[in-house]
Amino acid sequence: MHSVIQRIAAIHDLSGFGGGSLSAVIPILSAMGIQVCSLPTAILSTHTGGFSDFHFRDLTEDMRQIISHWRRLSLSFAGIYSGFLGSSEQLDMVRDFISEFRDNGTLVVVDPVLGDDGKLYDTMDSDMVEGMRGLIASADIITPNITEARLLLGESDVPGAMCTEEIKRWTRALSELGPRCVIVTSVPEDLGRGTSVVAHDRVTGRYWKVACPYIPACYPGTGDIFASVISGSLLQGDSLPLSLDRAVQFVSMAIRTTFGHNFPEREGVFLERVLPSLNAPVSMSSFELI
Ligand code: PXL
Repeated sequence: MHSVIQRIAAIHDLSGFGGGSLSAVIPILSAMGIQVCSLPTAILSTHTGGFSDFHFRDLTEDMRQIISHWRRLSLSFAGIYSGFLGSSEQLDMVRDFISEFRDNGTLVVVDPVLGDDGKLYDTMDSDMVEGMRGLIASADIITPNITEARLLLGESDVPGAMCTEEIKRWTRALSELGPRCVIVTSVPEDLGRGTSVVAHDRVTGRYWKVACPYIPACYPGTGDIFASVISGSLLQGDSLPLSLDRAVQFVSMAIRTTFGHNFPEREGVFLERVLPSLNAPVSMSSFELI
């Protein structure tokens, strides 16, 4: 029988402390009315940004068993959404999972979690970058930050400020690797005026931009929050530019709610304080065509 609620397979790690990953993906998508089926890639005591000697357990073998049980149950999904992977073997596993479990209408979102702020995350290496280049070919939508976009494209560095033509070229080059839509976050704006999110839809040929309000802080987990809202919003039937707007506004509100308190950035944002706003009507929109 067909489910009355939309179901998404969420392929992410579970980090116990510091927010992000499944600790963000599950509440956000649940609040948006979507049933989350977790396919955990790894278990960590904390995320890897700003903590040392964290506990890390790779769940590659468990994933095989979980997928095989889901196969026996003939599960189907309205969405498949992957993020942080625990080993390079998981790249092929996720690719196979997508080709087996997607049907005509399934939305496939790949967040190519590799690094931030110019650097690879602690558990990532060049094999992961190479493999991720292959995995994004299976996605409808990818959501790299500017560091991940650079790594996937093999560009040597990120210009201090990116002119419109340059970021359009990057999003176009990424979409040529396979995904229909490319959404790049943390794009540096001219004259240090903060960042923006830039998106390209290869099928319509359009480019979109949403400017992000500047706050001098960088909280781990905000990329997972952003991509979760994008996934939920698209599954709810919103357009790409409206989804961008909703995700930027939600992340900005989460950051602003946290920033005034002076807790260490590595502890992440106060997600629980802003979750209810996901159900508020959209009251403002600021996307631009570029
Ligand atoms: O937010 C991306 C992410 C997910 N999972 C783990 C991480 C990070 C970023 O640091 O460390 C474990």
